[in-house]
Amino acid sequence: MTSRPLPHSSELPPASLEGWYVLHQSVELDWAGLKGADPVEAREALRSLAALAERWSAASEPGWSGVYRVAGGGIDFLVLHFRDTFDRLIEAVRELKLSAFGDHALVRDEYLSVVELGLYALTRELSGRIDPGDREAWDAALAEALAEERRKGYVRRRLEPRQPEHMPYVCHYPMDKRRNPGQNWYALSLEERAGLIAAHGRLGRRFAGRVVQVISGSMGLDDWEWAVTLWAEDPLEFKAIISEMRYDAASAEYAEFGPFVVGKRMAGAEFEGLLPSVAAP
Ligand code: 76R
Repeated sequence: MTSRPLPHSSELPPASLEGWYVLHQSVELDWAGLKGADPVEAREALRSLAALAERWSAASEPGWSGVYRVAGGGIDFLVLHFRDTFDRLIEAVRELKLSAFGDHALVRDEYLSVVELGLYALTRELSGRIDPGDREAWDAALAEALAEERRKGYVRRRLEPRQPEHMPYVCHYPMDKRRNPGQNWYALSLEERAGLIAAHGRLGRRFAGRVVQVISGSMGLDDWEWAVTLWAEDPLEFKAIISEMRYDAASAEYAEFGPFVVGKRMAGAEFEGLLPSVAAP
């Protein structure tokens, strides 16, 4: 079988590195069921969620999960899972379902993606030195460049993201890049896309220390092309960064957004407080 040559370098997709798998679960609490349940059983359900949240946040896991209390959107929690393998992600979901809380958790939406670092600058630089049409030379050079990237500490930290302790708020939404006639991200040259992403990155870095972002790719995994996860110390930072980015060409011209979910990370003791009637005497 002969392999098809790669397209001309102007149509190259950016090389990328993938990290942890991500699952966002939007969960509604079965309030009626919990209020009507025997208080011991209801307390057990909330305690089991607290215990899971506690264990999942332990650094020893190959990944972690966070439980966030959500305002709006008709849901109560966002449960955010990061795991190093697909199997471990499924296992985390099973643990939640099997727990006493699982009987009172109504999962309203789920979104699957994998942490992605889009390497526009690297791809552009490499395509200036090596002809992407020369498949063998290109694949070898790319594999070497990607391996070198992956060895960098700061790259690994981005592929395996942790939520900063002092940033309890989360904002999550899926997004696409447009493919309209005359406004098609995927028909732009690599040069054009790299230029737009560089400007996007410069704008993003103005929020360094205020917003931490995780971009996870979901082409072939879920309905949109990316999931965005942001953490901040104050939810108004989400409004600030997203408003500014709307005016930047990469978003203004090319971004389509899905539904937003905003929440705050919950700590162990808070779970039982959700239902005062069941709180231990
Ligand atoms: O040159 C560079 O360093 C750019 C690095 C970079 C890439 C490749 C980067 C930086 N982003 C990249 C890719 Mn981003 N980002 C978003 C959103 O778009 C919106 O309006 C809102 C959603 C935010 C808030 C955000 C923040 N980014 C992407 C992609 C994939 C595009 C592709 O591959 O074609 C999407 C969909 C996307 C969306 N981005 C940054 C930020 C911030 C804060 C940064 C700088 C952070 C840093 O470099 O540490």
